[in-house]
Amino acid sequence: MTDEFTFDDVAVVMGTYNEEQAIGAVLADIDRVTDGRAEVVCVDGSDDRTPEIARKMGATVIEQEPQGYGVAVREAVLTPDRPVVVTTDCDDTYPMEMLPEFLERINDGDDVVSGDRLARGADAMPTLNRYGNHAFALLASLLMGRRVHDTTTGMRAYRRELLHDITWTENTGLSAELLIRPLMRGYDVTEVGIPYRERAGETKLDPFHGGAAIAASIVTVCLEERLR
Ligand SMILES: Nc1nc2c(ncn2[C@@H]2O[C@H](COP(=O)(O)OP(=O)(O)OP(=O)(O)O)[C@@H](O)[C@H]2O)c(=O)[nH]1
Ligand SMILES: [Mg+2]
Repeated sequence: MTDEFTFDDVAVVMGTYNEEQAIGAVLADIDRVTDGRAEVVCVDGSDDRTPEIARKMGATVIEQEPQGYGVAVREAVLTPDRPVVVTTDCDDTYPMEMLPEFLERINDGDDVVSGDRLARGADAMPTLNRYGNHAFALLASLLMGRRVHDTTTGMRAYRRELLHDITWTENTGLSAELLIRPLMRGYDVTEVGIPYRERAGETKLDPFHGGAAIAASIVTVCLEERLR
């Protein structure tokens, strides 16, 4: 029998950029759900009290000039030594109570478990973002030849090795890249429906510029993987 991973083997990581309204709730949820056993890593670019709150609550804080979502999250996913790495946003939108299910699926053999917000309607998501996210998933599905439903979700679990075996190039589009490259290389990737809550605090994403960057990333990454 292979040893099963427990929360002692899990790191929950996130980019944090002026999230003082949300970080307390996010870290408290992780602590409660994992019984304080998951390591927490925040790659922080804030000029508010976010890093101070994070440190007080036991997280490892890596300081970094704000350079966009993907620059922070790439550093965050590559930092932990633990074999299972879970990403989330630090805005209290994602259901930390589903961490046990994500871990269970990794233990069942999945390499990537991707939280699909659209499966359950994502009523809390702004309408424009919801349509955009459906469109991104459709675009990626067409280019990959395999149906996916949420390419831009912030909540996923990954086996650590694959994060180091693949070179990550995207910034705003990193979330899509983190799904597409493993999938097109034959890793076991599954989507699991998750509820999605309204954001605490202000968005860090401009929907138009951000949306264009994500679409460009999807096309670039799918073509690169096809030509590999
Ligand atoms: N360190 C760092 N974190 C960032 C940066 N940009 C975004 N983040 C964090 O990355 C996560 C995702 O950003 P969000 O603003 O939630 O983007 P989003 O989820 O696309 O948009 P919402 O629908 O508003 O939640 C949050 O935890 C942000 O604090 C950055 O430049 N540096
Ligand atoms: Mg968010």
